[in-house]
Amino acid sequence: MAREQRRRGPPRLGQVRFFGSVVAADSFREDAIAGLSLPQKTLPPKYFYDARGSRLFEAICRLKEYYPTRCELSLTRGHLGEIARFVGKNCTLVEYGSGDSVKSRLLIGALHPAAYVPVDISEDALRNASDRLRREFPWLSILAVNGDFSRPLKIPLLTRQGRRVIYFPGSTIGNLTPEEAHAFLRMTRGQVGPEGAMLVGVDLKKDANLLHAAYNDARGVTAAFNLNLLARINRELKGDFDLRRFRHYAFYNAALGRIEMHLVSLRRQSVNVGRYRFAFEAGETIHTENSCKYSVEEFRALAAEAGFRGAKVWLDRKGLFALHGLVAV
Ligand code: SAH
Ligand code: AVI
Repeated sequence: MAREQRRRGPPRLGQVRFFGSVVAADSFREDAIAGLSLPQKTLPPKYFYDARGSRLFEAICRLKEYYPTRCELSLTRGHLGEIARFVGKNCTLVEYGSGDSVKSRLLIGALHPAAYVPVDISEDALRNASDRLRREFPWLSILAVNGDFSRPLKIPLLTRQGRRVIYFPGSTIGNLTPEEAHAFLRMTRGQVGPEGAMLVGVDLKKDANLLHAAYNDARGVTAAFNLNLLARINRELKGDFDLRRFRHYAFYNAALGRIEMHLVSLRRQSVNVGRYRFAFEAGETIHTENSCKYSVEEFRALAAEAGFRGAKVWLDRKGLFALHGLVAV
């Protein structure tokens, strides 16, 4: 990545430059085999987002039961002036897990950043979003990074003058365990430096029925998103999962403050992934995702341990979702 930047020099205005791709098939194979070998079978949620998975996630965001996207969009629209004053003009705006960059469009319009650096593991989502943004904001320099933020990653432009601001919307931070979230925030604290800031979208703790509905939608889109992980293993890793023999299962684990998504084996069976064979008991699950929910205070405490002060927090009108404005301390 750094090599490409040196060779071509600084980005020109209105240009999209693409860096990547870093998500090797080997890491997917290694992580899948390692996760399926654990006593509680597990698959990392970052592998949901192949081209089909990204489209299914965008469909989830349009579901009536899935309130987080609507709430975060409406709170961002409602407080845009204040958010822009908090961030300031002319920053370098880095977004982790940028996906379709729909919320970022609002920020870009209000902040006029010097450059926008979307980072996403899904090449399709990243390319589509960058192309749309280039048409909408022809003056903007876009440096798109196809990468995995859970591993060391070189981000272009972080040495540039001016304020560095990291945007992490969508409560994607909830898909990390609190320990992973701490490590991630430590990394971003190092990246933004002493003058930097972060905007983090965080889903709040709430009534378990509302949470349950959001992850068990009536049309089965979330189930299709979850099962697509097995379809992806079949496609890319020579797996033979029979998708009719697994069912989506999501519940709120109140003790740990998180939604857990699993895939339940409907019978005793064995499944091959390449040259590996995995045995399933009837009812045994693969744990595919956590979606941790944080009160404002809980999240501020997590951020403080990583060197950030919770300077601002904006909520939607129903108080379901929070956008935290963090500053480096
Ligand atoms: N920011 C958007 C999308 C959130 S969905 C929104 O708020 O609606 C989560 C996004 O994070 C997806 O686009 C997914 O591809 C990306 N993602 C998940 N894990 C990732 C990882 N480890 N590294 C980089 N991107 C990741
Ligand atoms: C991307 N992430 C924040 C979503 C969430 O709510 O945890 C992923 C998702 N999983 C099921 N529905 C949505």
